[in-house]
Amino acid sequence: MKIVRADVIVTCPGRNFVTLKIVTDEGVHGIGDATLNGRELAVASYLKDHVCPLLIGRDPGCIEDTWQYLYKGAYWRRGPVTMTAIAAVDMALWDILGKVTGMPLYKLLGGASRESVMVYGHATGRDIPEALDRYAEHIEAGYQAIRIQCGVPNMRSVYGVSKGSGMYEPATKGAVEEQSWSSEKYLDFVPKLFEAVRDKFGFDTHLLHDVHHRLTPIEAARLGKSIEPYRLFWMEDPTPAENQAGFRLIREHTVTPIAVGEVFNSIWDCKQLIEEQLIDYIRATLTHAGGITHLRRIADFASLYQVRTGCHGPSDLSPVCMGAALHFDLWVPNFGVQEYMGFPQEALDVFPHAWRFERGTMHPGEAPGHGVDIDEAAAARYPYDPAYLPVARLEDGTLWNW
Ligand code: KDG
Ligand code: MG
Repeated sequence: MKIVRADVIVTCPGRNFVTLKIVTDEGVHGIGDATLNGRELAVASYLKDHVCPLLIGRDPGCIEDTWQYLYKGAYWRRGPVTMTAIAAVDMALWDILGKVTGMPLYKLLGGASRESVMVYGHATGRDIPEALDRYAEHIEAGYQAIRIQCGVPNMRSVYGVSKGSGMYEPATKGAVEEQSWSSEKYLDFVPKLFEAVRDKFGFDTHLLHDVHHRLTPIEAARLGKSIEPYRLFWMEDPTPAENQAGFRLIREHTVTPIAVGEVFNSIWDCKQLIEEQLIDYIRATLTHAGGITHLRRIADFASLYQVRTGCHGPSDLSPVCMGAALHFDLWVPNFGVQEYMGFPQEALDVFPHAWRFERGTMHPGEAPGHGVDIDEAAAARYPYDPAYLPVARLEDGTLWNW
């Protein structure tokens, strides 16, 4: 079998998504997610102009060799654009392999390790009462794991809190939004949020929180220590992770579990974090970390150190990534949890899918491959609409980590 076509489809059903579609001479096709929020067209061009021409004539079954060819063959290794492009090819090839063999992806990977996949949803509020209401709704819907984010008094904007009543979407059209940040106000306030959750709902649900890279290591250590009584499932991205050794400082002071890695694109981004057991959950995703072939490598390495997976799953990764991630999660032995924010209806219409949600758990379904397709006619109704992620500044104007 040979690859005869590779097309890039950019569509905006509620938000921008980039999809790679690979077609074989036997008429089988596979798709992969290539969405990099706010930098979508860079990956689209990398694929269209540099990768797609290389795929024509290749055997779609040579998944590992194609991965190595695109990784080593570019000479310029790693980086989010390169690794997202490679991921899309990889996901599409696994999809084709599933369709050709008539097997769902999780069976190709080695079969199910569990009956279903525990997912966590987002409870967000402008203040504590509103955040608790959203938390209650998630419990009602059957979630066993819930992430909570909340507005901080006297701070203009806070990561993770939606502006209106709609779904949380940080990317904005037009000018880049500038948010403000005060670590002092946040650190004084956020333990009160967790205390309110535990007081009201007890300890039966897994409680998660995203710090979104906002603290320094010693501030993160202070936070982790102060919230130990509330027994979080994880404290996510407490500090930027370029300096992996910086996490030692946090670890020395707290037993609050740490999750890191949604911006990682390679095993090298987390090698020290994993080897030195500085984290508990690795959040790298299929779409940004080189696809199934590479994330499997990261997960296997992490398993040696009892680090579990907690794949990034925001609505800015497409339903294609969600479908493939659920197969991965069903298989991966060291699974922790999967993020699931949901999608706008237009996105679900553009991407018909076999996965299903049931009371806080998900299943990828039994369709061959990853079970997600693209309706190209529907996709064409939603042209690309540029949007940017915000930036954050400290209250004195210093540019900070968003
Ligand atoms: O594009 C950026 C988002 O994916 C990110 O802000 C979401 O931090 C995030 C999360 O944990 O889902
Ligand atoms: Mg996050």
